[in-house]
Amino acid sequence: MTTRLIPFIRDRAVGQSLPAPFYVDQEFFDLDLDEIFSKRWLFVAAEAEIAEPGDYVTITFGTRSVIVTRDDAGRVRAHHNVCRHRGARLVTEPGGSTGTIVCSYHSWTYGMDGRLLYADAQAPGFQKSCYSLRSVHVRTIAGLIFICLAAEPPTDIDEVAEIVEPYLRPHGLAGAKVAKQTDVVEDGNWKLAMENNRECYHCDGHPELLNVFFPTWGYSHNEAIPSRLRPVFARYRQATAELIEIWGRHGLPYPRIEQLDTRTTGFHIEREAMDLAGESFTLDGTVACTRLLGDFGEKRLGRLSMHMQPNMWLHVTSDHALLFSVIPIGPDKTLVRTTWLVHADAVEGVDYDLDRLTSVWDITNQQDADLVALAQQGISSPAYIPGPYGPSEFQVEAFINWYITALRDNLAIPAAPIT
Ligand code: 3BY
Ligand code: FES
Repeated sequence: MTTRLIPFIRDRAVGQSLPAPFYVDQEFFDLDLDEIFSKRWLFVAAEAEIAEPGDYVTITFGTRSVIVTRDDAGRVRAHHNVCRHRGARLVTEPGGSTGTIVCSYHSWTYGMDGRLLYADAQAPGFQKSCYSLRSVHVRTIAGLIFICLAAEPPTDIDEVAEIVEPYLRPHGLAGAKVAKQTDVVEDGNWKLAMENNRECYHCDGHPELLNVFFPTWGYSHNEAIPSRLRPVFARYRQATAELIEIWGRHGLPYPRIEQLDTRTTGFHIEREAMDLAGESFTLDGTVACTRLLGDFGEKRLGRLSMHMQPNMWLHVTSDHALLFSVIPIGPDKTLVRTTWLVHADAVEGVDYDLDRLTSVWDITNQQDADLVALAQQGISSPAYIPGPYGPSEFQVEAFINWYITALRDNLAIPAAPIT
């Protein structure tokens, strides 16, 4: 890293959007890959994407490509996608199923557990056991797969898992199936994609989502509620009271736990009511899939939502789960991957109509992509100067504070004294 970047990291003003270089500069992009995406836990896939032994997905963060597999013993593994012979990239497909991983260069062949099984024409004494694929730390939490590229990953993932598992586990995501996955490439920096997710101040831009999603964040702490939101708040409070009874009946934990910038593995989890029928992300709020997740037999559960820094959020309703991951591509290009999970026995066309299941979030994702592109365009102008986050953008501040703290900690840069 050049010293040019240091003052930006040291002097970041609390409560304001970041200076432009953080969003537009190639050096900052490379720094984010080195200091955030190579050192923190990242959400990469659902276990449902690699349900059977031999299934794999590849995921790429800049120059680092990782193969996430299910080995023959059924365990989730992650390996660097780099051959131990002369380094060729092994797997070029985004996902699939295979018995072994064969390098296209000289055919070194690896098992799904990463062990080298075959290397032709080597000298006597060649020890295959010395050339297993380099492994990547991997951790599953209730059907969600996280990796960490650091040699020594942050250990607080264990405590986070302990807190969030009781919320997630009852929904049976580990045994669910993928109904659909989309990749939207947004014309903006990855932090803008994350910031956009962390607030609902912009939610008037999501009319379809707002049929069922209460845009109440940040106004609940005795701040003046905008008058246009007062009727929404009344419905929100009523629905919450009803859902607390339902959650209680099913033994589902619901309190908000928010440690977004107080941990290395910052996270947030809570259950919240939804509007109209309150069941699902459909236009009228009724379930899109009649075969429900888990075994509650209860359609109206509202939503379980979780965020984890730096690159994920999710929502779970009674009938499906929506998982989002953010993958930086370039300073002004970001992949947002959305995965819809339904019960493994749910049959498309019988239990659910795929369009009905996915249309609200397909539309919402496109709206978000358009907003992120506008933000990137404005920030790229020399006229841009950082602006203030309002009270309802507290999670944006938490994300940015988490990010700046991670850079300062990793690079031993002290914060500028407040004058
Ligand atoms: O999915 C979310 O959690 C946020 C909140 C509202 C809009 N959105 C993309
Ligand atoms: Fe993979 Fe030679 S580089 S077998």
